This record gives sequence, structure tokens and C-alpha cells, in this order.
Amino acid sequence: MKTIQRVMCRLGKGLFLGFFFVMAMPTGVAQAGAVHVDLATAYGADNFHTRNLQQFADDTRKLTNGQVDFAIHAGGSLLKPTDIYAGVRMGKAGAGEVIMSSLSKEHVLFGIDALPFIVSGYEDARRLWAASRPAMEKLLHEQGLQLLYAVPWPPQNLYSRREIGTMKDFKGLSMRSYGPATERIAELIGARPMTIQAVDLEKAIAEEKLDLILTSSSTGVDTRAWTTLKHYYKVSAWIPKNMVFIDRKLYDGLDTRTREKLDEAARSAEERGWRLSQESNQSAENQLAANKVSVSTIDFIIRSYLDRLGETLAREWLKKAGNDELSVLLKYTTERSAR
Ligand code: PCA
Repeated sequence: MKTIQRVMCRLGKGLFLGFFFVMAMPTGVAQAGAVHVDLATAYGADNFHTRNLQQFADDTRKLTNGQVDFAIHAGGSLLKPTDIYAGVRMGKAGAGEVIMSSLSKEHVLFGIDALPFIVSGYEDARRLWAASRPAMEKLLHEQGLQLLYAVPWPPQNLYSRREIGTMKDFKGLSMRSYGPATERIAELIGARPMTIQAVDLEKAIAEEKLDLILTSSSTGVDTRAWTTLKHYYKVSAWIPKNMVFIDRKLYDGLDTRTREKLDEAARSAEERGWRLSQESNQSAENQLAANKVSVSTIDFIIRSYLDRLGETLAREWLKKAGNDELSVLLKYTTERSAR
């Protein structure tokens, strides 16, 4: 009898404690039936994309009452930057963030995002995204993924260790590449491409491994480019976007209401991200100047040479493009000229 009493008493305490535990649980903690999603990104935690991504995760958790719980793995900590796209497709992570143009060898459509000099500012970038989004969504869908949102980096500008006065000054320089477009540009200007991921860039710059890089003002600040790169030329080559996507099986498995809430969080993340990108561009260029980097446009003759180089890249892309890609470009160019 005593034993039974003791057991009942323990059980009672357990139930009592259990009750308090449930009551004290913060909202948003994964509940029964909740989906935990590991999201892999290549970029560091301080980056504005990653901060936006974290906010997206928090919003999603709140809006879905904890039914969708994203964990953000920054800086390539879950999957190597070059493995993220394939990794999510293979189920190694539930979701991911990737810069579209790094996948142009995977599919030619992604290359449209880094065609040089077809986008002259954020307004153009929005038009290009509006024109390409349906095709991108379809492509991702076919690959077992659901697009959530896309946010641009600021314009891609040129950082150099030494002043660039003529085209000859590019010859033999070691130029950092982060994808097929930057690699091809390095080849065409006679530089030596070196593939370095964003997470390793600060170290490579500080160790004087690079003479030239093509990236945004904000990445220049994140990597303290001024330690060795003293010149910044505003060539505005393109405005590339990161896209955030989720395994389609996970997405399709959510009930309609939860899916709508996730879509809502994604729409806000996209709007907020475009704003953050523009703001970060302004403040980052000020920071570069404050750190004694000379901020200027590039020599007129070099500029026209770079324009021709852009045409070469566009021709190479057009040769590979199919009907879907061509109609995206046509839609963008007609809407752009109809301004
Ligand atoms: N920063 C990233 C991609 C584009 C950008 O502005 C990088 O340099 O890797």
C-alpha cells in the first residue's frame, strides 16, 4: 500500500511539474507536429542578408505558432557554400540560401542574374526580378524546391590594390572569383581568377592574396577591404540576388493556413531585404571612404572596354539560352525600355 502511495505521490508531482513546464513554455517553441527546418547559408551572421534571414525565421515561428521552426546555419557551417543547392535537393538540409548566378552552370536561367551592365540600379533590378521570378519558381519547382524569396546584394563594384589607369593594368593581377561570371571576367581582362568564398575573403584580402575583387560595398565593409585594397571603382556591373528556398516536400506537407503564413513571412523578408540592401549600400560606401579607400568612377576608356566585355558575356549567354530564358530577357528589356 505504501508503495502505491509513493508511486501516486511521485506521479502527482510529475504531473504538477509537467503542467508548469507546459505553461512556462515560450510561444514559438516547437510543438507537436511542428516542422524543424535547418537552413544553410554561405554568408556570415553579421551580414545584412543573414540578419534578414534570422528575422524571417523569427517571423515565421510567430506567424505559424511555432509550426515552422527554421534554424539558420550561417557561414557555411552546415553545408559548404558550393554544396548548399545540391545539399538541399538531396535532403542534407531542409532549406538554403544561394546566390543565383553561382548556379549558372547548373542551369542557364540563373546566369541572367549576372549579365553585366543590363541593370543600372535597384529599379532595374526589381524589373529583372519581376520578369524572371515565374521562370525561376518553375525551375526550382522542377528541381524539388520551393522558392521563398530573393534579395539583392548592392551593385558589384571593383576594388583594387593599385590604381587602374589603363586596361593593361589588369594584366596578370590575381582577381577573386565567386562564380562563373566573375571567373570569365577575370579571364577576359587578362587577370588570374582565384575562387574564394565570402567567408574566407577577409583573410585573403588581409594576407594580400588579391589584387582585384568585384563585389558589393557591403561585402567590402564586412571583409575590411581597406586593409589592402585602396581603390574602389563604381562600375556597377550587376546587382545579384540571393534566393532562399525550401525542400518542396516540406512545403507541400504544411497545411494551407501554415503555408500561407510562411508565404507572408517570405513576402515581408523580400520587401525588408531590398530596403536593407539599398540602405547598406549607402552606409557601406561612406564607411569605405571613411577608411581612406578612394571611391570613384572608372576611366572612360576602360568603361567602354568593360561595356564591350559585357556584350561578349551576353552573347555567350544567348548562345546557351533556350526559349524560357530568352522570353525572360525580352520581357525585361521591353519593360525597361517602356519606362
Ligand atoms: N557579396 C558576395 C556575393 C556578392 C556580394 O556582393 C560575395 O562577394 O561573395
